[in-house]
Amino acid sequence: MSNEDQSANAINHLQAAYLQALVVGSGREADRVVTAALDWALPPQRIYLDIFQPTAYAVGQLWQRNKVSVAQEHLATAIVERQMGELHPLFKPAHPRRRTLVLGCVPDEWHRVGARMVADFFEADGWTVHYLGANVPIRDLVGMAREGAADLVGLSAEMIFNLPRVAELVRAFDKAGLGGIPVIAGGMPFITQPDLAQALNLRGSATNAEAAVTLANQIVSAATVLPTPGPEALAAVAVRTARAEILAAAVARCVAAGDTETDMIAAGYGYVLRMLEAALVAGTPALLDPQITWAHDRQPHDGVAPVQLLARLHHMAAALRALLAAPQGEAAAAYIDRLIAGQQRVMGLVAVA
Ligand code: B12
Repeated sequence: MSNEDQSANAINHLQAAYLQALVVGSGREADRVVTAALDWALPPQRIYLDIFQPTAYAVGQLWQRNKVSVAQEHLATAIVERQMGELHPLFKPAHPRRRTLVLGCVPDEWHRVGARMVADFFEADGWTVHYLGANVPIRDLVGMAREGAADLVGLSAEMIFNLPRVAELVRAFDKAGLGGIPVIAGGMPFITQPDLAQALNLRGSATNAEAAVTLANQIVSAATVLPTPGPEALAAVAVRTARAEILAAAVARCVAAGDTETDMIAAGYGYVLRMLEAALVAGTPALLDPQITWAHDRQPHDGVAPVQLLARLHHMAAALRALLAAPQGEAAAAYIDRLIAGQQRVMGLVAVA
């Protein structure tokens, strides 16, 4: 067996053991896996990217399919974060770079593990890092970038519905006269849609912590022309401005059709409208595609049958067309039509044009 095969085998074995430890919630067992990885001379960077990150994704998949509870996921994440703290001293800088990164999650973004990994990789590369964690208010991120004389700002957005906050932050930096500081971002939407960075006026995005450091070192001194926003931006503003009215009108349509669970419907619509705004801001309808399988897996466990979901999407498209001016309403409703077609597909129905 080649060295590469041996190494791949060992990593597979460690990943499986780590997932098992997290699912049963055993911090001690998880420690044994990390110790084995270190004994095997796996660098801490590889432990992060080849063990922690894929295992966190696997835990997410298990939760999505209702195979682990919210409590099990919280416990698993707490173990990962504790172990990252313990491995942090191993991320020693090889050489100082005299460069400063201000890094945090956008408002209402609670997934902070990825950003924290990015922080540790930058420290190992010699950067001074101000890692601000989850849910950082826009004003404070801008303030820290100014006070910390940031050479680069990093934003983390895991939930698609938080992408408008990324665009808002870029605008806030411009407004504060800090438009010269390059802003990069990462998180799940940037993994599935690499073109997002351009649509959101960012200087770049990266799919993991290692790629983030490479990208940052490439762009800190390079001059880049910012692209102009796409045509769907107006529809995004219209959806944001009229969010409450759209939500109420769509709920009213559901009730008129005999649906009774108004609180549940309103909560679902709140989520859909934020996702819609995000996809419109980015001008990328494909951003919504993963929501179709996600909702198909998850919603039955939240008491929403596929046929109800389909009907609710139809009511939302109708409310958008009725409430918003023609070009914006049509643009926004077309994105919902895409969700409707996807929902029909996963239900095994023939998509109606
Ligand atoms: C743990 C977890 C949580 C925890 C987070 C706690 C914490 N301390 O971070 C809590 C409980 C808060 C949570 C909440 C929710 N979650 Co959650 N969560 C997860 C889970 C299982 C793991 C996240 C994680 O740690 N990933 C590991 C890190 C290392 O990976 P990463 O974030 O991708 O980071 C890497 C790259 O993206 C990149 N990167 C990241 N940031 C940056 C920044 C820059 C600048 C750069 C360049 C690169 C970069 O580099 C990182 C390191 O290599 C994911 C599963 C998943 N697929 O990620 C679900 C997941 C993201 N959550 C999900 C959902 C639905 C939610 C909730 C809506 C649930 C609910 N109903 O309340 C809320 C939303 C909260 C919010 N508003 O933010 C879904 C999203 C589905 C979708 N279609 O969008 C997922 C995918 C689970 C699933 N499979 O269904 N969650």
